[in-house]
Parts: sequence; structure tokens; C-alpha cells
Amino acid sequence: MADRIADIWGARTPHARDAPWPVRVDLHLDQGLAESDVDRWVQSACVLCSNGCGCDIAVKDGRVVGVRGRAGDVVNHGRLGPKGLYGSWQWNGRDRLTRPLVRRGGVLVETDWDTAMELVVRRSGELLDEVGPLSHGFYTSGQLFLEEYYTLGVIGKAGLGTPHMDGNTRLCTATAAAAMKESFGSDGQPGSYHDVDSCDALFLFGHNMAETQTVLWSRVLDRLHGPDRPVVVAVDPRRTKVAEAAVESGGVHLAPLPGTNQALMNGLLRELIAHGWVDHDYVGAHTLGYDELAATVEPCTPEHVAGICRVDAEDVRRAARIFGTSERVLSTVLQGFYQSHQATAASCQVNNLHLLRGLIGRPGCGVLQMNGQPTAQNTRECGADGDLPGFRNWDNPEHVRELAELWKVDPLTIPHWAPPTHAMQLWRYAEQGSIRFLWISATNPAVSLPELPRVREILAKQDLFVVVQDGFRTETAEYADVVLPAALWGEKQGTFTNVNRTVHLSDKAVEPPGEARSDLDIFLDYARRMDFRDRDGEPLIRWSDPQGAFEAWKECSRGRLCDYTGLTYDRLRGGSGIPWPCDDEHPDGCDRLYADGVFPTHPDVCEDYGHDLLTGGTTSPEQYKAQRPDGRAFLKAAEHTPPPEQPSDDYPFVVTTGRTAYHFHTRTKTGRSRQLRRAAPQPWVELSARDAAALGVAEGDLVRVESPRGRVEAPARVGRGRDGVVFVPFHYGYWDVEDGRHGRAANELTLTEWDPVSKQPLFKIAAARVTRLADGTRPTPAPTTTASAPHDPASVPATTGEDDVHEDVAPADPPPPPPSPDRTPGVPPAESKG
Ligand SMILES: Nc1nc2c(c(=O)[nH]1)N[C@H]1C(S)=C(S)[C@@H](COP(=O)(O)OP(=O)(O)OC[C@H]3O[C@@H](n4cnc5c(=O)[nH]c(N)nc54)[C@H](O)[C@@H]3O)O[C@H]1N2
Ligand SMILES: Nc1nc2c(c(=O)[nH]1)N[C@H]1C(S)=C(S)[C@@H](COP(=O)(O)OP(=O)(O)OC[C@H]3O[C@@H](n4cnc5c(=O)[nH]c(N)nc54)[C@H](O)[C@@H]3O)O[C@H]1N2
Ligand code: SF4
Ligand SMILES: [Mo]
Repeated sequence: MADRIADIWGARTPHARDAPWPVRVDLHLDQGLAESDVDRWVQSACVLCSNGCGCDIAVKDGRVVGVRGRAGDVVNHGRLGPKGLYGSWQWNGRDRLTRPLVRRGGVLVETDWDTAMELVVRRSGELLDEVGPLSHGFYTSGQLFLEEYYTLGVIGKAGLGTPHMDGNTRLCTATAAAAMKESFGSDGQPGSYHDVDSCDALFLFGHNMAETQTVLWSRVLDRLHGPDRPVVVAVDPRRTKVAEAAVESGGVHLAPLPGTNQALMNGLLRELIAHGWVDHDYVGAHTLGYDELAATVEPCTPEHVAGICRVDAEDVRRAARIFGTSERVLSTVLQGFYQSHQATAASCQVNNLHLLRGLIGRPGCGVLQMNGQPTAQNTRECGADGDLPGFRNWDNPEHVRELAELWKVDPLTIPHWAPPTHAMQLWRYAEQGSIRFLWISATNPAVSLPELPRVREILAKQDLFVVVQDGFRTETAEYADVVLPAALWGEKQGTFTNVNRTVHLSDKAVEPPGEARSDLDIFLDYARRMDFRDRDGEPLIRWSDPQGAFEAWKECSRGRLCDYTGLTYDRLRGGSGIPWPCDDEHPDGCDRLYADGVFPTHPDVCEDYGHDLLTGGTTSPEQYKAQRPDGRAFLKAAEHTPPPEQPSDDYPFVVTTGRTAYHFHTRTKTGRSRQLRRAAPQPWVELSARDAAALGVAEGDLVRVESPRGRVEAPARVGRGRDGVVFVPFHYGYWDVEDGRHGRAANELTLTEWDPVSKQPLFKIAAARVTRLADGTRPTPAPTTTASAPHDPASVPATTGEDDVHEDVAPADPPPPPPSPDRTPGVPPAESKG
């Protein structure tokens, strides 16, 4: 038995380069239960991060009692992390929403479904009559299932005709999508997790993988403990476990001041060019824009960028040399880039590094523009985030016509006269009063949006009708006019797609509590009551269950990069998840994209005509066509600019926010798990040892962090991050505390600013001051096993749990083979199906 709170990544199973990652099956069952006590195992995948680990749900007496990794799944080869083992299911049976709630006389009271839905439909109908579809906004998630998003997308785009649809995916990995559209012409992950098994160097850009994709990090650790280990480079201002591994592997930890990524990237690119570490044949044949890129980065010498980022110039040189001279490089990018200044620009520069060396589409050579949420890929594919479904281009009339044909509606119904509304704008419209009906599903914006004092004011507006659809009574639900109780994971059926395009089916294991319904059933009920019709007078939504929705979606995806037509529920049962595209050409799925260097940039195919990375100005279709990209990738360049908010005399620190391994977001699930709650029970403020000393702050002292917008009060952790940077975890709202309602959530501090291209908000930089409020009585109970480890290890008791996880490292089955290796869906433009 293993203590997987103390040992987050579990036992090592080292292996050599190109050897398959061994199987290790992780199992956790309710206290006192053995595998033989389980009535049934129901196939699923973990829904607590984008890694998408295949798992089986243990059911006994109609209840979920545990979870076990699936040995044969291509993603995890049997492993699960602490959130998967504990957080995925231990919330079940506790304080769930079981009946709809409506606001009467200012308070939320229980009611029946008819009453609640009639209220929603009446308000919706009134506003459609009075104002039209622009009065309606939908703010959804990266945590529903594909079938639910597609249904919501069709309702919004073809039923109502509102452009005001987006997800919390905007806060999450909108920049991943944007960077892939700008560089490659379309969303769609080029790389594969198999690249971890084959790379010689691994670059993690603003990605604390050790805590946020713990099972993927186990895969990396198994290489780092193997015979021919890769060199790691970490770009992160905190000393994360990734940063430690970088140093131990002989690589580099670059700790730039938050907000300076673009400068650093330009410096790395310049070194590549200056040393001739460029595959000019590849660049000439498969890319556009080299000269402009080379000219833009020319002034960015290591010394120059080191001054901006406040890192050592020699470290910039070393990192560039590793990238420039390693045979196979894998890069991952996440929130340290996506939620920081110049997000899309900096993320595109990672693509550029790979394109310059032609390191793409081959084993060990991949870009992983990561997702964070488990189903964010589907929000994007299915059009629930505002994009058109199937990676179609809103600015391409032919793409709009295809959808109109499929849905049998007038093309003019489908909003495409302007770019889709992004989440930050959606909230702005609600603030200004043009959006008056806001339907929030599977997200908790009263904790997760930036600048919470403003968000609370918007949610509380009298003229805004707020529907909240969740499994729990969240901070956001407290502002709702109607609360709809949703079935959660394990209580409903559907599919979802992880970071490297792997599609999993999650079957229903148990009944939802009380009257809770699946999100799909709720959306279908709304569509039925609204009586949306197609142009033949038939019901617009022609399906009534998950499988029907999946089949409808397959048609929508046909011929596009994210082609699902070769998948069925049956094919997804029994074995492993399968990566798209899965079609006639790739019947077993596709491991890597772009093996042939042909990118979906042809004007008839591309998802977007692109933007200016500095200003966000859009490229017109004519300008785009004039570049004749026709299958070549774009090397897009941008200079570094100063971030919108910088430290000053009043606010001398940069405060950055993020995650710990033990909690997921606003903790509605992980906060209800005993083991996870104990591992990270409350918020903390992390200071560097030198900053703490200068402020007279000792471990455990109560401190206040103040930005121009709000404040957080929490005990201090004297940590190991870089000087001048304060870290606050963003997980802690107030559903589980009586006191201190406001002043726990990191987003009291953050600012309403976003990237000009991806429109993703800047959660990673705000100016702040720190004051010491009171002496501590004990060390802060922040995790010691992770990036929040104390500067002085002896000063704080170690974070531990119990020996309650079974790890089976004896290979029960051979590891699953990769799907069709290296076939490419890069359809030559001439035969493109559009
Ligand atoms: N345990 C756990 N895992 C999760 C989640 C969770 O809530 N908990 N959520 C999932 C989701 S939705 C997401 S989006 C992912 C996020 O996964 P990550 O992006 O790995 O997580 P974060 O902690 O948000 O940010 C990563 C790092 O960015 C660094 N950083 C901050 N500012 C900058 C900067 O300007 N430049 C650079 N280079 N680095 C910077 C921070 O120090 C931090 O270590 O995690 C997923 N997995
Ligand atoms: N300061 C700061 N803020 C951040 C970030 C940061 O790094 N720093 N990260 C941002 C990122 S990357 C993200 S992804 C967001 C996450 O922010 P949120 O999406 O607001 O966080 P969650 O707690 O995951 O909220 C999801 C909600 O959906 C509910 N839910 C789960 N499954 C289902 C379901 O099947 N149906 C329904 N109806 N409800 C369900 C859960 O109970 C929960 O209330 O936060 C963002 N905010
Ligand atoms: S790595 Fe992510 S998907 Fe896998 S078990 Fe952990 S939380 Fe779940
Ligand atoms: Mo996210």
C-alpha cells in the first residue's frame, strides 16, 4: 500500500528511450473494502484534469466506492494521481443539490423541475420577443461532456442565434487554441504523449506538470530515472518540482519575472538563428515568415533579455543550446504562458522554435499546447465556446453554409457577422445591461473570474436573470435566479477528449442524487420547451440521448481535422481511448499530426485568418489569401512589450496565482475529500525567503496581500520562489467556511485585462503590496511536497496521508501499443474536403 498524498507520483517504473512505458495499476477503494467486494466496474476516464486518465469506477450497492486505473489505456497505462484516486468520487453522497431552486422574496427555495424550467423558458421567451437573441449569454465549461456541448452549441447558434457563448475555457486554454490557429491554421494538438517516451530534451514553458498533470509527470519521472534520460528545461518563476528536475537532469531552470515570457522567447529564438541551429530546408518548404521573425528577434541578445526577465544571460544561452542541439525535443506550454502577458505571442514562439528546427510530427519531437480542463478540447471542437463547430471559420461563408445545411437552418441564423463574443466581453455586456439572461453551466465564476469585487456586482444585478447549473450549491449559485441540479461524472454518460486528442467514453455508474439531471437532459428539455425548429418545421435537435448526440456530432466533424466519424461508443468500450482524427484514412486514430509538414492553412480549410500578435488586429480573408499559405505554417513574430500592470512604489511585488497538486479549482469536488482537504486545508501566501525577511515575516505569520482591486489575508509560507514574486493559490472560495467570506480568493487581487489575440485573462500578473498582520501560532499547513515546500524544511511538518492506495507494478497486460504511428491528417489543399 502506498501513501499517495506523501508520494504524489507513486512508484517508479523506469524505462529507456523509445521503450514502452510500463504498466502500473493504481487502485483506491473505500476504507475496509477489497476488490472482491465491488459489485461492478464501469468504464470511464478521470475528469479532474486534461490528462484524461482511463479508469474504472467501482460500484457497490448503487454507490461509487472507488476507482482503478485502466492498464490498457494509452494515456495512463493504469496510473492515477491523488486527485483521480480521491477527488474523482469521494464527494458523492455529500451535500449535493437534489432539487431545483428558484428565488422567491430574495431567497432560494426548492421547487420542481416544471416550475424551474417554465421560469427559465418564460424569461427567455420574453427577452427574445422584446430584445432578440443578443439578450442571451451562455457561459459554460471545460468539464461537461462532448454531447452536452454540441447540443448547447446547436441551441445557441441555430436555435437562438446568439454569438454570446463562451466557456471558462477562455480563462483556461483559449491561448492554446489561438496559438495553434495562428501557427498551424487550426486548433488540433500536434504532439503525442508518446513523445515523452522518446524525447532527448523536454521544455516546460510555464507548466507545473508535476502538480497539474501528475500522471504525465510520472511518465517523465520514469524517463528521468531510466538509462538515457532527457534533459529538462523549466521556465517558471517558482521553484517547482519541474524546476528541481531541470537542475538535476543537467538542464536549466529559467525563472523569469512574471510577464516577460515574450522577451525570453525572442532571446531563445535569436540564439537558434545566430548559431545556425535552423533546418533551412524545412523552413523553406513548410513555413512562411522567417525573415520577419529573424529581424524581430535580432536585437534580443541573451544579455538584453536577461535584463528584462531578470535571469542569468548564461542560462538563456544554455537553454537555447539544449533546444538547438538536441536530436528530439518535446515542449509543453501552459498557464505560466497562457495566463501571462503576451500570451498568444509567447506561445507561438514555442511553435516557432519547433518549426525552425523541423522538430514536429516525429517521435520525441512534439509541441503540446496543453489543455487544463478535462473536456476543454470538446468545448472548442463543438462550438460551445463561440467558435464554430468542427474548427470551422466564422469568417468563411462556405463553412457557415456547411453548418446551415447540416442543421437545416438559414445561414443568416448562425451568428457570423463578427468574431464570436469572448467570455470577458460577455461579462462586460452583462455589466452594461445588454445581456440580460445569463446561463452558467459547470463553472464557478464567483471564485474563478478575475477581479471578483466586479464579478459579484455583475452577478447581483437586478436586471440580469442568472441560471446556474451545478451539482453543488456554489458561491455562484448564491447569486442565481434559478439553480438547476446537475448529475455529475459517474452519474451520466458521455465522451470527452484529452490534451493529445484521445477520446474516452464515460459510462453511467450510478443514479444521480434526488431529482438531479444530466446537463444533456437539461439542455434538451430547454430546447423542447422553446420548440426550436429547423426550416422544414422539424425539431431542430433531433436526438434525445448521449449516443444520439454523439452520432450527430460525428456528422458535423466529418472531413474536418477533428474527424470523429470512425468512432462509436462500442469502439470506445473495452480497450483504450482513441485519438482523433479517426476516419476512413485513420481507422485506429492518429498519434501525431503534421508528420508530412502539411498544415491546415489553406484558406478553404483554416479555422482562422489570423491576427497581429501585438494588437490582436484581424487579418482579412483577402490579406490572408494573398500570403498563399497553402499548407505552410506561419512563423509569427512579436516584440516584447511591458505588462499592463507592473510593480511600483505602492505595490512593489508581482503577485501570481495558480494551483497545488491536491486541489482542483474551486474545490467543489476535492474540498469534499478528507485526504485532499487535509493535505491543503486553507489558502496561503508564498513569499521568497529574502522578501519574507525584509518584511519581517516568519513562517505562519498572518499577512495581507493588497492589489489596487482587493485583498487576501492568509498565513505566510516562507517558500523558495524568486524574489519579488508572491504566489497565492486560487482554489479557495468560501463555500466551506463560515467567516472571512471575501479575502480568501486569489481573484480578489487580479485584474480585468486579457490577451489581445486569445482574449484569455491575465491571472498571472498583478502588482501588490504585502503587510504583516499578526504573529503566527503554528507553521502554515501548505503542502511541503510540492512547489509550496518551505525554504527551511525543518520548520514545517511534512505533508502526509495514509497508506491506502494499491499500486500494482507487475505488468498484468502488455502496455497498449500506440495508435497508428505518425500518419498525418494534413490533407493536401487540392483534395481538401473543407
Ligand atoms: N492539481 C491540479 N491540477 C490541475 C488543475 C487544478 O486545479 N489542480 N487544473 C487543471 C487546469 S484547468 C489547468 S488550466 C492546468 C494548469 O496547469 P499549470 O499551468 O501547470 O498550473 P498553474 O499553477 O496555473 O501555473 C503554472 C506555473 O506558471 C508559473 N507562472 C506564473 N507566472 C508566470 C509567467 O509570467 N511566466 C512563466 N513562465 N511562468 C509563470 C507559476 O509559477 C506556476 O508554477 O492544471 C490542470 N490540472
Ligand atoms: N486567479 C486565478 N484564477 C483562475 C485561474 C488561475 O490560475 N488563477 N485559472 C483559471 C482556469 S485555467 C480555470 S479552468 C478556471 C476554473 O474555474 P471554474 O470552472 O469556475 O472552477 P471549478 O471549481 O472547476 O468549477 C466547475 C463547477 O462545475 C461543477 N461541475 C462539475 N461537473 C459538472 C457537471 O457535469 N455538470 C454541471 N452542471 N456542473 C459540474 C463543479 O461542481 C463546479 O462548481 O479558473 C480560472 N481562474
Ligand atoms: S493526472 Fe489528471 S486525469 Fe489523471 S488521475 Fe490525475 S487529475 Fe485525473
Ligand atoms: Mo484551466
